[in-house]
Amino acid sequence: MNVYTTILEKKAKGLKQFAVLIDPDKAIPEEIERIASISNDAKVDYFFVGGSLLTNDHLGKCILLLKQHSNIPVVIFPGSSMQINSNADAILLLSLISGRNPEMLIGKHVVSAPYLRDSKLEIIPTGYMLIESGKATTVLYMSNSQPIPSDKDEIAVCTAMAGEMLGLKLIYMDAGSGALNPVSASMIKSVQSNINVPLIVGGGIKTPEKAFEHCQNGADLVVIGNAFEKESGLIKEIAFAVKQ
Ligand code: 1GP
Repeated sequence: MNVYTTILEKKAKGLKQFAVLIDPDKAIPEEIERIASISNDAKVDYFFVGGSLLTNDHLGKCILLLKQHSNIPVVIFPGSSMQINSNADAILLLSLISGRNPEMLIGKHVVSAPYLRDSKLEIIPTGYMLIESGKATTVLYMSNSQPIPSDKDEIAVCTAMAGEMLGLKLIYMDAGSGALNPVSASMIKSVQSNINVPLIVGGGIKTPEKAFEHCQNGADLVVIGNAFEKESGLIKEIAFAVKQ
């Protein structure tokens, strides 16, 4: 079954979903194997793999290691058009709808289109929204765009609605990796109640309580990366909180 259908089916059953984000630059092979094994036990739903800025050519190796040690679907969460790899199961084709940088809205997609078609990856068109988070995250700097102010719920709602009307299949609200402040409860609630497509929320989630709270507020899928780089054992606790 493809990844998007799985996301939709779990949402329809009211099951909350959890993705472990792996930055291929930061994870050494032993650590990737360890994360795969813990994630198998914890019944993690997806691995997201990618980064706003990769300084090593480890994406392919990272995907292969995950595929060798787990059956959990691997989804590329690309930081650039260079992050395409056929060994993954799917790729989020991100359009940065919170910003007004044409390259991130459509330019990179034009350049990538023939490579994506040849890759045979499942392509999931995703409306990606950066939310201001209290510090300059790598994604914010690299995307050369302005985030949505953290207290402007109405801007987030209208942006997400426009993304859905344009045909995007997922909305991803991201405070950015290592964000000081995760996306607010009121913004998640407001956006969720105005769209029908699944809502992904990530950035700055460090505790099972915060993951649980995001799910209660309306996130269908939460993404966590940074917190596991220090403590991969947290994966089990967070999976438990999300599945509750
Ligand atoms: C970043 O949403 C992801 O794009 C995850 O953020 O690394 O802070 O968990 P963290």
